[in-house]
Amino acid sequence: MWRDIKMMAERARGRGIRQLFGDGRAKAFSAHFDGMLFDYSKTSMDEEARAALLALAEARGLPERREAMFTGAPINETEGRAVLHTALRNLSGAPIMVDGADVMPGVRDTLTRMKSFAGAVRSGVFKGAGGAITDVVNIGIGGSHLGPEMAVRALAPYHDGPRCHFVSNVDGADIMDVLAGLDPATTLVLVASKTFTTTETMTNASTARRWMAERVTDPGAQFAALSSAEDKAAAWGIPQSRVFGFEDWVGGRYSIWGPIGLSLMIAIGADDFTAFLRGAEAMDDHFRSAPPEGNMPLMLALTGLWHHQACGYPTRAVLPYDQRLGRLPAYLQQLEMESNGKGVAIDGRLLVHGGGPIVWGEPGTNGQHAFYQLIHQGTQTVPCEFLLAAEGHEPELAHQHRLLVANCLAQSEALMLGRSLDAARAQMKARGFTGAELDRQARHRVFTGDRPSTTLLYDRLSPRRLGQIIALYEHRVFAEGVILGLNSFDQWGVELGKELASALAQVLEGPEGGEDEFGVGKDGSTRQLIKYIHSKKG
Ligand code: G6Q
Repeated sequence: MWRDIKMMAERARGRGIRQLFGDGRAKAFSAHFDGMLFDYSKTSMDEEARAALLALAEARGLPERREAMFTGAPINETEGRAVLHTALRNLSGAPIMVDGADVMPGVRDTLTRMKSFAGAVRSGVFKGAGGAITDVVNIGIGGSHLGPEMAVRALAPYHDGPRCHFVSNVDGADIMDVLAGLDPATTLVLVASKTFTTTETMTNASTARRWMAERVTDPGAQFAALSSAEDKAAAWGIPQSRVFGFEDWVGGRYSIWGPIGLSLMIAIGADDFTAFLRGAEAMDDHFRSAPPEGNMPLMLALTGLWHHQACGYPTRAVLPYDQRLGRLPAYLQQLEMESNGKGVAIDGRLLVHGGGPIVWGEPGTNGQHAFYQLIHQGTQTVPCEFLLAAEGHEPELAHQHRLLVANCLAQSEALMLGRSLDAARAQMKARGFTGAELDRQARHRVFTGDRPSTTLLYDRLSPRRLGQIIALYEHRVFAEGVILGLNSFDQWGVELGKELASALAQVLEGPEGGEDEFGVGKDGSTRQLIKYIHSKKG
């Protein structure tokens, strides 16, 4: 099947995208869900290719695997776990069984506790030493950071709670810059760590506690833990009443929907947080039950496979024309590359068709003034995934939003249409160029066109929409992973560096012997780097 699909991509290369537009292509190559539109017509995928990709998804067992995920089967096989972030947004009341037990009572209980705590923080019932909480600092990294940071920023117009700040990097500059403007007496610190062992997070949490202890007699009272490791949180000094836990079937990068989302709930309130969950739940239902051709996550996945596996484009750009989605590319980098950046299939063999692509991006219009040059005229094709809100949250600046929208639509149009040499020559001629110089100048102004893009269009970025968008991408990643035959839910690739870092941290403390002992046993390059760092100390 893959061979046929790759041959179709080869034929499509010679044919281009513009030529495909005839009667009803835009409509036929679009998926709709709850007022959201995913337009993938500006790609080289035709009817035949789509049918083949849909058949591939079926043949790779996507429907069965999807059902297995939603019903709590241990599909994270390398870790022997179920994959049930969807349970955190299952507001339907339906049970979900794992090992014969319904997990939903536990999920509901935690959600209720989160609402009660967030409510108390927001209303001022929960106080710091100096009175009502004015600022919340979420300390976490990776999956315990990127989701809440992205979502809190995305939903800024809905904030009516304390200000939220995020610290993740072990680089002390991160926490120092965040704490600099805060009053310890009115700050709440959320230590967000599923394992409660992550070096960066625990180091920053200790730094925050010392900072608070300088002004507050009982700093521990202004800490809460978002963690599965209640015992470790208790040993660190955070009582059970302020520990919000979740099960091992929620992967870090899929954890925004539960306790890791507490900063978001404190910022926007329980009602809007529930709307966020409802949006994701609606997307879950759609993914589970919509017919394949109209199934938005599936079509997003097939477009991704078409571009990366079939056409061979190495990267894809995520380009939100929505400033508040400024951290979405970073969030998706983790979601997509940690989930599908693999070389081994579930059965332990090498992946025949490779893993997922490199994902990168920036919000528009900023990117236009930076890297779009390469997207339009570079020698590599970069499929672009535009996201665009039809309406902004600033009615008084509607004219700015019109400019934003016009720019987004213009980019996908320009990518597809390009500009021919003849058109470029005519333009240069009109500017007075002649002869060889006319030719030379014109060549620099040619756009090949036929560069693929998709557009995800929605009304405005509300909590419900954001929930839908994140769930859409989660399911896209899952569908691509299943079709490629890999496990999207482990991340062994992050382990080796962590192990070596803890050994190196000791080496950096200083050698036992003389200069020759720097980094003994390490390779020449690493020893040289260590020696340099030592020479600059103090
Ligand atoms: C995500 C990964 C990883 C994880 C961080 C933080 O899927 O597992 O990014 O979220 O390493 O881990 P803790 O939450 O345990 O501190």
